[in-house]
Amino acid sequence: MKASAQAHSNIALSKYWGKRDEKLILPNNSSVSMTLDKFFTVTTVDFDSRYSIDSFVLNGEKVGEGQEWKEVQGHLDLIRSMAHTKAKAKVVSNNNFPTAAGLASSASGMAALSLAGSKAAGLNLDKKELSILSRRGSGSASRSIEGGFVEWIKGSKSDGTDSFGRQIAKETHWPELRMIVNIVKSGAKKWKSRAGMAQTIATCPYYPVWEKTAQKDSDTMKELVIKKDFSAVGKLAEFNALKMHATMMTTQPPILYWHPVTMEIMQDIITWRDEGIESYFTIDAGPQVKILCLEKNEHKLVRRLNDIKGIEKIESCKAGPDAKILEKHLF
Ligand code: 2P0
Repeated sequence: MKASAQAHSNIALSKYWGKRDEKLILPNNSSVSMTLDKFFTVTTVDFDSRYSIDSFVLNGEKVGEGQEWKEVQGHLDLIRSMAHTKAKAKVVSNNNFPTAAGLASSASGMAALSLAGSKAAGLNLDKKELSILSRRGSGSASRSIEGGFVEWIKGSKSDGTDSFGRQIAKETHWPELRMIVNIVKSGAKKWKSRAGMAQTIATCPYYPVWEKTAQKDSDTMKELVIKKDFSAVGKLAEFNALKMHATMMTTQPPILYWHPVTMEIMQDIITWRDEGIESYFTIDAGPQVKILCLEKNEHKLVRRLNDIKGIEKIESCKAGPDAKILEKHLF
């Protein structure tokens, strides 16, 4: 059976960095994200007994080895075990944005694979079950099943049945909010998040501070998003991102995701903010800078950002939609 799905990437306003269970992908703290309208993955999955092996084509290129391949195959095995089938699968997937560059391609990718794969395998999962399945593929993918603003609840059970993404506000909740994504460097990053966060826990002397404070950040962020308190959301998002990067930088060996242009944008945002153009930045596991602002300052900021040399692409995003099944297949 064949099915296709589209899932949008999400950017955390309060971050996930560290697992309490590596196999089930259970986080040390909850996180809160905004789904992006412009960045998404489309995936078609076909389970058929006539296939002798699994195959995976990403952005037009065959992926038959390496970590990405292992993760997709592992996820197909998980779907097969849930659906009690042995059929192999053909998977074709396209991202409309750079892969593995700190733009949450694993989030939209694993959410689209979970939705299309479970449907193709004959499973009829609800949103919570889909989020849990997505989480098993990549933690941040648990936040890409629903649109708008989503909380990935940490949960406390050891089997992970209470750790999933739940919408806290719909995509129409805050129409004035923008996230301007600045693509500084589109190549794949050196440190994948999975290895990076494990290394941080193992060696960073400041990680215990993150662990002690990240849950409160997430709980506070959820309330602030519901209240649409822009200044407080922006301040906390920026602080939380810098706190996460402080743990990355003080990991051994160091995990440095920033490039000179990353720094330049951060400095400019602070200067422009002092001039009265209120905006805040957040950065993930890569050099890209995402800027939070309100609609009234969007064009002014984009004009100024256009003057910075070294930004490859600027995309101004609004909150995006839920993941959905598509009737049109990629093959
Ligand atoms: C986040 N990141 O909350 C944080 C901030 C990166 C920095 O979630 O190992 O690709 O597959 O669970 O989900 C990236 O981590 O890692 C991430 P796995 P994932 O968005």
